[in-house]
Amino acid sequence: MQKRTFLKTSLWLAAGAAFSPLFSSCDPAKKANGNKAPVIPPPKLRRTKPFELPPLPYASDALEPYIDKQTMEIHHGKHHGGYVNNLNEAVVGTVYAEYELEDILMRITPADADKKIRNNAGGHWNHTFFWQIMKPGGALLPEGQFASALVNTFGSFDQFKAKFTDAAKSVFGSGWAWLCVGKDKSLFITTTPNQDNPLMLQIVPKTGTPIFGWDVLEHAYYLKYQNRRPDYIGAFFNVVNWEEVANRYNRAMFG
Ligand code: MN3
Repeated sequence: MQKRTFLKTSLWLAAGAAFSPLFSSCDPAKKANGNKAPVIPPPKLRRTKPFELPPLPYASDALEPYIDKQTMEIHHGKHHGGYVNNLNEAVVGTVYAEYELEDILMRITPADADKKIRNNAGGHWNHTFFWQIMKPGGALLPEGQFASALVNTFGSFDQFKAKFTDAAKSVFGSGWAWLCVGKDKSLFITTTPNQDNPLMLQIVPKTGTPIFGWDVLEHAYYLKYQNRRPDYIGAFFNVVNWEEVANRYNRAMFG
């Protein structure tokens, strides 16, 4: 081990050992919110590698005709790739430098100084999630316990779809619509502006674990649908990976 690396590691371990919970000494949440700081779970192991753009889990033309190849290539390569590069730059020298992505989201604050990390960490998480909850030729209807939970919460799958579509249409400017599992294990629909995300405990009014979501930023659909956001939203339902959404539901519910 090089001396510098050793020193850094030792300092990190010392900081962890000296304070409880681990890392609380440099936790920006407390500074931002004083006593109102939400309970933030301890971080995972520290991150040693830069963030990387994950490959698309299918070919860029696989979601045609609903989402076209060019949109997917630009959206994944340029937009998502840009969030990853900007995030790697932005965390250098900050308290977030060695946190994993979700640990950053939980700790990020509304302070101006955090803005670049907030936008790009959110952008990286949101898009990684987004590629995974789509699939060419996916089932058109959810099944199993997740399907029952949708019916219990919203009345029927169609009513869920209508409510979710309304929420997505209502996003002013750019943002995301989400279906989440709350702390009380209930399902709820929410929206966030820009690249904010329901895992941002210090930012969003209602936090939860996202299991389904839509990118309603124009770059997600503009090439094909131009200003017709409702058409894009309608088409999107043809490429949802409901199995993945149900897996995420089960993990959020039953751990
Ligand atoms: Mn996008």
